Amino acid sequence: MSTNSICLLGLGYIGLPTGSMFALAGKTVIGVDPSPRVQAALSSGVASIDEPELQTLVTAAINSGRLRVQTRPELADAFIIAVPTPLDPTTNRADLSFVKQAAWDIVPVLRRGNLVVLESTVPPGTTRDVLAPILAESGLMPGRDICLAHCPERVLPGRILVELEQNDRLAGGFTPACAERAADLYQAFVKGAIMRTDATTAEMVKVMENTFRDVNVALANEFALIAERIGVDVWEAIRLANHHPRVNVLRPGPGVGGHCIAVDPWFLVESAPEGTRLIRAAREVNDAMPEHVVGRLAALVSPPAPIALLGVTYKAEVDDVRESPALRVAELAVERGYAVRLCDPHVKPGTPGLPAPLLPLEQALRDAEAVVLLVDHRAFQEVDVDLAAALVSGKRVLDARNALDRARWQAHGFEVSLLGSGDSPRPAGRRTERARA
Ligand code: SAJ
Repeated sequence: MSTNSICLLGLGYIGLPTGSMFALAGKTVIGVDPSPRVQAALSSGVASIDEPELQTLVTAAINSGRLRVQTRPELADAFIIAVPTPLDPTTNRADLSFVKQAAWDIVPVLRRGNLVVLESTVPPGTTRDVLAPILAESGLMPGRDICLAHCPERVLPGRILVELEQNDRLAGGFTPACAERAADLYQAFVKGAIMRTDATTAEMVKVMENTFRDVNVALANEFALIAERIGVDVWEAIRLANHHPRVNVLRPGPGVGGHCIAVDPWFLVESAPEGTRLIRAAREVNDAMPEHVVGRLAALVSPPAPIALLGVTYKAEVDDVRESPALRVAELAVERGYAVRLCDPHVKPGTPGLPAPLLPLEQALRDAEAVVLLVDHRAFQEVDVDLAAALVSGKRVLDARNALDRARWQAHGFEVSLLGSGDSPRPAGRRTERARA
């Protein structure tokens, strides 16, 4: 059965680019999002998200006449659900309320022969055990009267457009025929391979991928903590270890953020609470990094010193502050009594949830007693160090990403500390031994 029209629920980081791709591939796309902010932006042709090339893509899609935006779903050949699946902070379980609401919203407009695809990341079993029963309330049985599939997105924020097209993709069907139908739909723009499997396997694969990355970042962070204790520069150690043909240690940092990697491992913990010791430990290691960064800061300056925190987003070159470890560092520093100034050229002024004022670089640096680099945005790596030296009074820098040109900052009189480098104070016992020697 051919699929010409798509009703896409959720025009966020994934829904908006995906809908635009389908529109440019010739499909009629009805984008559905209840957010007045998203509605207002898109009705004036503005992409509501800061992502390379997305504005060009959205403009082309809207100009093609095949992408329109509204608040309620309507009849279509296929429905794609790309809504958030946040973590319930009290239980660390997936909050599926948006997925369930989207499914209920589809029920009245569902027709025999339709395809329903879930793109949102969910705990394994959700398509079969949560989505299918709701859709069946329409009187149409998934796998018999309608097709149902899980096709998780796997794109990297910052490279969404390239990866949407180039990455291999999963089509996890409620039945093999559903997988086939979903694969056929995505062939409209996907150039990578489309791998057919069942829905629960596809759900498991998606959370495995992000858990793999989380555990590996945790390992890098643990190496950084060890290196600080024993007086080694972890960056040098990692560079050397990565010469081994089967070793690829990731980069330590102030923690793991974003709406995926900091969240999805919990979906596996939820599925098998007794069998996920490593996954849980990795989450704990990564979640403890902001506190560690604040500890390193405290070794440089004490509250209520004014400090400039460079970077608020969860990683470089994105505008997303969800689960951002940089934001957590800022919160902790405010709690400890520092006079915190935030700076991030990618974050829009007025972004809710910031614990301190967001300032232009010069204002953030002026008279600061210390500077902490939390996000390796290019803008910070290329910062004018002459200007920084003229503005900053404390001349202390903590680089939590190993992104600054240490020699340049030192040449301007800065004392530069590096996360993961043994230049931090050593444990008392070791210092005593050295003193004796
Ligand atoms: N990070 C480190 N060190 C590293 C790599 C990452 O500290 O060496 C940190 C980042 O700073 C950031 C966090 O981890 O805070 C996550 O960043 P990321 O770039 O690793 O991943 P995301 O969350 O932007 O996108 C991930 C991707 N998943 C994998 O690479 C397995 C992407 O392909 C997924 O589509 C996306 O999650 C998603 O939506 O699930």
